[in-house]
Amino acid sequence: MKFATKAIHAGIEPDPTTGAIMTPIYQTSTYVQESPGKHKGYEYARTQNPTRTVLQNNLAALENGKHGICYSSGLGATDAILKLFKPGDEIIASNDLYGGTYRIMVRVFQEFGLKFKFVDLSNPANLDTAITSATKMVWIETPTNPLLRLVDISALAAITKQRNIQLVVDNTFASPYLQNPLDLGADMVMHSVTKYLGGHSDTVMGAIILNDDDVAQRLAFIQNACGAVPGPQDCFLVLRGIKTLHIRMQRHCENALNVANFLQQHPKISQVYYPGLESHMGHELAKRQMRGFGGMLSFELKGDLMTDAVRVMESFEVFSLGESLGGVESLCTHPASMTHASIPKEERQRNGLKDTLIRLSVGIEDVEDLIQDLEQAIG
Ligand code: P1T
Repeated sequence: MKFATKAIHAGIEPDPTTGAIMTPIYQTSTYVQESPGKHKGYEYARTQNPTRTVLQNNLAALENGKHGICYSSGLGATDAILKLFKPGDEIIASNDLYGGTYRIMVRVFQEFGLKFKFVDLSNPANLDTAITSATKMVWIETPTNPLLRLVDISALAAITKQRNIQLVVDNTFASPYLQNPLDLGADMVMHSVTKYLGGHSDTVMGAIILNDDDVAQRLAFIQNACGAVPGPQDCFLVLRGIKTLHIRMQRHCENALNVANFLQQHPKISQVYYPGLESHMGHELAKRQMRGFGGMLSFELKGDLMTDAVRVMESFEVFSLGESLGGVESLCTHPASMTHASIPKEERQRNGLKDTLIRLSVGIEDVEDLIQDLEQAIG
């Protein structure tokens, strides 16, 4: 099956009781058993829920993976992956990544004895130098949040496979429509389902997709034992959102390229970070690794003044200022004070994230209105 057909049909059967074409919301906490242990495969809704099962199978199909496991948020999924490791194990992560991912690594799991190194993995040679005998996992985003750097999944997989290290790709920015990391050699894909997969800014959820049966079993155990599960209503909303993922992503990509081109030629803009621009450092890699360049971009104003950046963010009429991304509506974010505030300022600046950076999640509105909004806000 090709992508759009999978988005609409994979793992989804008409309801056996009524024939309902839409997966029912099984709003139940428990399931009646005939006698102790004799049941239809469902016992308690933290462990299993039919709406969730359908979504998990659909997500696995979209990422060309064998197992899909959902959690109550993207960070819930990250938490589950980090629980696979033991004190003393070392994790190498890209130095440009979602602030909440940095925070759970440094403020939670480092306290339990896991070790973290943050490295610029847009150059694969840096991984070779960073790896030690304690390294058990490499964690990347590509494109990264918020600087849209590209990381070469196949090149890193070639290194990690030789040394029995797990390669995890947070595929939130690309979505499975634009990139399938498992096909490129990654061991696990993680998603903040909250974003493009849900697509309508109405749900918080996370997911992991992988092929390895043993690791999948451990992650399902953590899902049940630790309990960060999504509710059936949210699973329904995401299943519904996914049915239009391909159409939405096409428009996100088209609009973002238009916005990036507009910003790049604007006399008041100094830098535009968008993998679809030929001037972007990762453009060639993006062409090889992705099937489109996505809906996220960031930019900086000439003069680099905080007051100018704030004025632009306050002046938007169509873009809304807020955290998150990947919804149908356009959003503008100030990473330094919002999504990446939990990364210490010195560390942010060392990695190239300026206080004046503005991030856009380009929605699927009419692009003329988006450009007009940018025009009036930038002035
Ligand atoms: O918000 P949650 O569903 O828990 O997902 C966390 C997460 C993980 N990975 C990436 C790449 C993300 O962007 C996020 C969440 N990010 C935002 C809220 C944001 O505005 O960047």
